Amino acid sequence: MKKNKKIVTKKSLFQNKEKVKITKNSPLVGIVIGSDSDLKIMQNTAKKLDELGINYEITISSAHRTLEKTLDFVRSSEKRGIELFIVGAGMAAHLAGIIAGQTILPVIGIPMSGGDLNGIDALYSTVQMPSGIPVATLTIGNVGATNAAILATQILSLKYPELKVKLKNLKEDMKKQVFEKDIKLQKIGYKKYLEKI
Ligand code: C2R
Repeated sequence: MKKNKKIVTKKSLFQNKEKVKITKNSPLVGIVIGSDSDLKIMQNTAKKLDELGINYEITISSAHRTLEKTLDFVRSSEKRGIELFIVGAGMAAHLAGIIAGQTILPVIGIPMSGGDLNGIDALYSTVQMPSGIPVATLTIGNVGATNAAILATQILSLKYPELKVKLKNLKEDMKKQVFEKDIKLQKIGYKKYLEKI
């Protein structure tokens, strides 16, 4: 089948790596998790930020269990150069909201799926913020954790335009994957395709 020349190859995702450098070496993103039990999901945020070349710090801190630590962390973060928070918490997840109440930096919240209600509890407690204290709440679990890194990069790209190249490459790469999957599906049919998944 004829190849679409406009589609970028997988290699191209990082082809501009040398050109795309954020000059700032201190962490730009503060990832806060309510417990170490959130780490398995929240590693997706860290991995995607690594891929996009954004410095971050990860801290375990709980509004419920270690309120003072959380407040100290948030209040000192701007001095450390943090420009955005990504917060992962499960169950009665008040962490993102408490952080949002203490900072003017953007806060992205990810509901963790670990509890008996599979994250619905955390979704409601993170998304239902009162007027004036927004938390940009994403999908429950792994997808939310990955999307948080992408959304954070999109927000930061307004200040660091060099990040736009990476975001564009990420989108091109996704587009290419869909084309490739469809070519394969047309070639081998759905039954064989399913066997290979
Ligand atoms: P443990 O596994 O430590 O018992 O925690 C955590 O984010 C975790 O998903 C269970 C769940 O409790 C959450 N947690 C919060 C907060 N602190 C911990 N939602 C908070 O302050 O909102």
